[in-house]
Amino acid sequence: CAQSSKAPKSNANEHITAKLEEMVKNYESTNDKWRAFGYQKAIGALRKCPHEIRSWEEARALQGVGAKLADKIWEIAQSGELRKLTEFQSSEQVQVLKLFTDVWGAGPTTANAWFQQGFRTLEDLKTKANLTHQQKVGVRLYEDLLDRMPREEAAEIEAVVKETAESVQPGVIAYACGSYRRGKKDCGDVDIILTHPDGHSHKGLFGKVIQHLKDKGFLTDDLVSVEDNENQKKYLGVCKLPGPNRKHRRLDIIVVPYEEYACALVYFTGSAHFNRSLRHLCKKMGMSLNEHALRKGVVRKGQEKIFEGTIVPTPTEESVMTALGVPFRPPEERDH
Ligand code: DCP
Ligand code: MG
Ligand code: MN
Repeated sequence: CAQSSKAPKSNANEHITAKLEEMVKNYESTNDKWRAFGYQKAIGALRKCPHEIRSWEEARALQGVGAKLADKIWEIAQSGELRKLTEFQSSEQVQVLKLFTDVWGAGPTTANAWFQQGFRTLEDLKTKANLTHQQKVGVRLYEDLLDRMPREEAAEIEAVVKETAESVQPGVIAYACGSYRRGKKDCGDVDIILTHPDGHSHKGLFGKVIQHLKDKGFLTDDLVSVEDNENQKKYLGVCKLPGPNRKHRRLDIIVVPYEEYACALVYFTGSAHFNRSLRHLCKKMGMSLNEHALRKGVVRKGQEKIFEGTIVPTPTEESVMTALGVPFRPPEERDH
C-alpha cells in the first residue's frame, strides 16, 4: 500500500480498524500489552492507507504488519467478520459481563469497568474490586438474590411484616403488591405497602417497623433507604425467614399516607408495563399518574410539564381506572 505523507481525512478501512480496536480493548483488558501494541500499530498503518485493502499482500506490506496480523486484516476485508473477536465476545467478555451485571447494585458501566480492570469472577470482585456497600451485599448473596421465591414464601414474608407493623401501630394496612399481588407463581422480591386509614398514623411507622424487623434478625442487609417527596418512604433490603434452609430474599417496604394509598397500590402492583400503558393513556387525556396521585388539567410542551394540574381524588384503585375511562382490571390481569 502506498502510504501518503499526510493522513487522509477519512479512513478507507474503517470497517477493519473498528474490529481491530475491539481486539485492542480485549487485549488491554486481559493485560496482554504486547498484542494490544501490535494491533495498535496495524490500526495506525491502516488509517494512513488512502484506499481499501484489496489483497493479503497489501495488508502484509503495511508497516508493522506481520503475516498473522495480515491474516486478520484480510479475513475482515473478505468476510466483514473476525472469528477471533467473535470468539472473544461470545465466550469471555459477554459471559463475564452477564455475571457482573447480575450483581445487585451494578449496571453495565460498572460491569464493564470491572472487566477492563481484569476481573473475571465473583471471587475477583470480592478480593480485588472496590465495591460499594450494595455491591458487597450483591456479591455475597449473589445466588440467593437471583433466585425467585415461590409465592408461598412471599406470603410468609408478608405475614412477618404485617404482624410487626401491627405491633408498632394497630390498625395498619399492610399488603404485598408487585408480582405477588398479580398472582404470579414466583416472585423476584416482596413489595410491601404500608399505610394507616386514620390518615396520620403512618408517620413514624417507617423507622420503627424497620428497626423491629432488624432486632428480630429478619432484615439482614440494607440496600437503599429513601424518603421521597417527604410523603412516601421506601426501604430496599434483604430479609431471611427463621429456620434452616432459608434463602436471603429481597424485600421492599413502602410507607405511604392514606390519601396516596390507591395510586401507590396501582403503581406498586404493576406490572411496570401496565403502568407505562396507564401513563401513556394519561398523556392523551391531559392527565398524569404516578405513585402519589392522579392529576388532571396537566399542560405539556413536548416532554416537559408546564402546568402540573390538579389532583383528582382517588380513594380506590377502581376510581383511578374509572377516571382514566378504562374498566377495572384485577391485579391478575395487569401484566400488559
Ligand atoms: N415499577 C414500575 N417501573 C419500574 C419498576 C417498578 O412501574 N421501572 C412498579 C411496577 C412493579 C412494582 O413497581 O410491578 C414492583 O417492582 P418490582 O421490580 O418488584 O417488580 P415486580 O414485583 O412486578 O416483579 P418481580 O417478581 O420481579 O419483583
Ligand atoms: Mg417485586
Ligand atoms: Mn420490588
